[in-house]
Amino acid sequence: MIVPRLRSATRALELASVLILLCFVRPACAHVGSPNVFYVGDAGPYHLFVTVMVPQVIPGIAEVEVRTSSNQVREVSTVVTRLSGAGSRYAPVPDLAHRSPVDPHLFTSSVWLMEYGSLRILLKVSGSGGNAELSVPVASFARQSLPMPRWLGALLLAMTAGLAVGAISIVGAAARDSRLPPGATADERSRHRGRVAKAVTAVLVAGFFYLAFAWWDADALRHARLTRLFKAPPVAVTLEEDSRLKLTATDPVWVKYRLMDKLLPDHGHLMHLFLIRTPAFDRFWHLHPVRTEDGDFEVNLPPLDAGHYQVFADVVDESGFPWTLVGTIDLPQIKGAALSPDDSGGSFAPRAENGSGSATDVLRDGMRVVWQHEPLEKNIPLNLRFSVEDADGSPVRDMEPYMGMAAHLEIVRSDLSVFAHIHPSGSAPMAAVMLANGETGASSAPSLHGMSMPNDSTMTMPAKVEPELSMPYGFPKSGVYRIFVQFKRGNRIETAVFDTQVH
Ligand SMILES: [Cu+2]
Repeated sequence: MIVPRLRSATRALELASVLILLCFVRPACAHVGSPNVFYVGDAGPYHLFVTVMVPQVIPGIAEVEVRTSSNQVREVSTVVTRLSGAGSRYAPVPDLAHRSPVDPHLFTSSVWLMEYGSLRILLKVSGSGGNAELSVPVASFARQSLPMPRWLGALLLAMTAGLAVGAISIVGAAARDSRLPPGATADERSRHRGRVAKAVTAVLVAGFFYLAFAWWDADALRHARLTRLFKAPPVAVTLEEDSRLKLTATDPVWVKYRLMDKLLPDHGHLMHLFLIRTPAFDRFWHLHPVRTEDGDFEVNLPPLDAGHYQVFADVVDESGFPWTLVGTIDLPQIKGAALSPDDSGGSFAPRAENGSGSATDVLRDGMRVVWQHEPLEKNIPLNLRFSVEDADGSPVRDMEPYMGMAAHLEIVRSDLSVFAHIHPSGSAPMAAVMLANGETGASSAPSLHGMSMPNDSTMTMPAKVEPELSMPYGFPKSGVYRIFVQFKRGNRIETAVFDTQVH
């Protein structure tokens, strides 16, 4: 009887500790409201579309979905490691992904994300084209707190008290009766021994619970600190002199650990800054501030209209973790300077309140960007496809890479609760992708779909950018979104704009 009771007691304690931890985890977001990972890339000869639905809390289970267009793939297995460093080199045994009986091109797998930070899903693919690997970076962090219902707390407390009373009385009875011959009743000495044993056990049990609760508290505090760290950190945005914008991280953890000093360049820049005039989203700028000696970032503004601007600043820390710093600023009319070569933006029509926008945006000289899409639904991974045409409807032939990519896409929900910056390879920043694949020396690195890194020997610049753009994404929630599609043509950066409703 005792052993099963103890086992269920241990399970109840485990459950209790997990639930108590969950209570201390507060909501957080990086990449602002769009935590799932969408990735398109090649594992050797196999072309894959990988989706990682991350859990609400850590530890938690991530759902990995691998879709391949190849008939050659026989098996896919998945394993989680750190993104880089020693932890990435000693991967545990991978789990075989489940092949869908309905669709043989679809493989699914559930993996535990046990820790916060920069992780990767290592995919091992085998088939008639041989064995190959692909690493997909995953930013792992808790997003939501699941409050413990009062009744559950009361129930767990009652169970704990029951276990304590049970333990005390079992030890007491054992001390009192264990030395008696069968059938004999306990004399005064035995009863005394039983009472002493009970008292000693009560003290031990109390000590045990004290230490256990202290441990829970300490662990919960650690989690709360971690969660605060992983929230979209605030950035103070100020206008210096007449057109210089200054960004300073104000989060205490960022200040204390000087995280701004420890960033990786992502497609050639330490920071990608997006300024969006609210509420109409009718002015949009994509700029690249540079770091000053004191760890702030500064950029000279282009000629810019007055208004209230939302600020999203994308950076990647040295572990490959993508952060979006968030701030706002009221700007006067800015005379400004000429744009730097990689900077872009301008004026656009105010966004459609209900998201009912045209699927075609006409840019200068009649050039058109056409978005081919079906009705959009939340949490459905899909390729966002755009084609760039000349005024006469023929595909343009002079597209160039823009910062090493065929295109950059910025997706903003009308209430600013979602901001994502994606590319043809997906939602993971290229700096993280390179870190993840560089560590394994996986064959996939040089052939990353639709992207390349200027000034990097392991990446080759795509000689030509096709006028058909495709970017994997899944809208995290329903609502009205504005999408900015940025690409380069004839040495000019173009920005097309689409409004849409996601159901
Ligand atoms: Cu980009």
